[in-house]
Amino acid sequence: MPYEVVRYERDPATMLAPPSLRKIHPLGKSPVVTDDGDTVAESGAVVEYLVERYGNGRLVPPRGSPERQRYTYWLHYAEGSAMPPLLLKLIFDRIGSSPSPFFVRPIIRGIVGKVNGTFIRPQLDLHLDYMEGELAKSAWFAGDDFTAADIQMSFPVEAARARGGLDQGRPKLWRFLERAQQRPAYRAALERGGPYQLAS
Ligand SMILES: N[C@@H](CCC(=O)N[C@@H](CS)C(=O)NCC(=O)O)C(=O)O
Repeated sequence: MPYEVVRYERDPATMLAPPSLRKIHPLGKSPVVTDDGDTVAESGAVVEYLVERYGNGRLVPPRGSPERQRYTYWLHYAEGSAMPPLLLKLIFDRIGSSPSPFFVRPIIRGIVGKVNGTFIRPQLDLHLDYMEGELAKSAWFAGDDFTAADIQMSFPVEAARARGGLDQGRPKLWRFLERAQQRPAYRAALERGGPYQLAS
């Protein structure tokens, strides 16, 4: 489908989107799609909208199939379960490295280290091991065919590679990302949208 990309640059200090994005959607977060007068926010909802409206049955397993159930699960899991510990990692790493008066620095580092060690790292490992195990069952998350759930899952897996400790020690997950990003459609989108870098 033809489309236009509108870029909103983050404020480099706060890392938040500019207020102008709130004119498109009250939360002012990306991604947002505007199509035919409708504005759709929340990446999972955007994916479902595009698949339903323009997919013609592609990128989604047939209704009622076991693959469809898995598809729905991964579509929600990506933002609902995989992203929260990755976001916490980003925030706590930033807190740990941001400037602070020297006398409170050891306390801040101590708290960050404790939260990372007792909660964030174990949660990330739990999720990464789980995803690695699931990819041993089929070529893609919902089954042997690539679906829109893999598109949605590619973001947390990419974030896990950037900041969550995903390396080649989890070969199936590592290869999942490589395979997803080698697809001509991904390359075309990247060419269109331009290079990007995930915060780490
Ligand atoms: N759960 C939402 C997350 C949206 C979100 O937080 N987007 C980030 C970019 S990945 C954002 O817009 N951050 C800027 C801000 O919060 O101002 C989704 O899946 O769309």
